[in-house]
Amino acid sequence: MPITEDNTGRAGRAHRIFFAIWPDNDTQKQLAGLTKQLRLESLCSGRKIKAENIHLTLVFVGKVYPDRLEVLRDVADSVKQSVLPAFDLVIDEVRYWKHNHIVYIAPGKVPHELVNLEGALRDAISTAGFPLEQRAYAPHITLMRNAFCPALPELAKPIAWRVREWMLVKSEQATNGSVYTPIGCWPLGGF
Ligand code: 2AM
Repeated sequence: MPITEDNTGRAGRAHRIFFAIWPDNDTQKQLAGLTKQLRLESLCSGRKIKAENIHLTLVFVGKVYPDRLEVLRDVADSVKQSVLPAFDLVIDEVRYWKHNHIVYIAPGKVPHELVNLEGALRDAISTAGFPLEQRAYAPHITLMRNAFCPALPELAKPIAWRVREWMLVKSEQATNGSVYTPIGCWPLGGF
């Protein structure tokens, strides 16, 4: 039976937790530049994501109490790095979800390595008793929130990102937006 992380009687405060990949400095600059361009060219209005907060979520775990974080780290350790190589993620499609007012960029072609990483993680987390949403995985990088976007640009050049590691991240709400803190990091193999 899945463990419900919302149970009372647990020590400490539950945090919003997710696994993600975070862009290297160069990729981060390109993504932040693209967000700026969307605003400057008046293509979209909305709240842009701070450069340091730009990421791609692998698995959203949700509320986790401190005593279960160690379990989550063990789960991550158990995911076989040898079969999860570093890979190139080519992100080239700027899109807009009207239903939640998010502007995002996504890979037109999702690399099988990303699918395998997400699948391996999801299976291991689920087996450890963490309840996960059953929604189909839609890899995307949120660039703007509360957005209105009458037109979207075609990218002159895709953004190529060499993905070398994945992370466990804690999300907190501050007055000026989300604060993401990495609390674990695992390398991908083969580079
Ligand atoms: P978003 O950018 O599309 O909102 C931290 O909140 C990260 O987890 C974000 O990348 C966010 O995606 C994602 N996220 C938040 N809530 C989620 C949920 N219920 N299911 C899946 N991903 C979620």
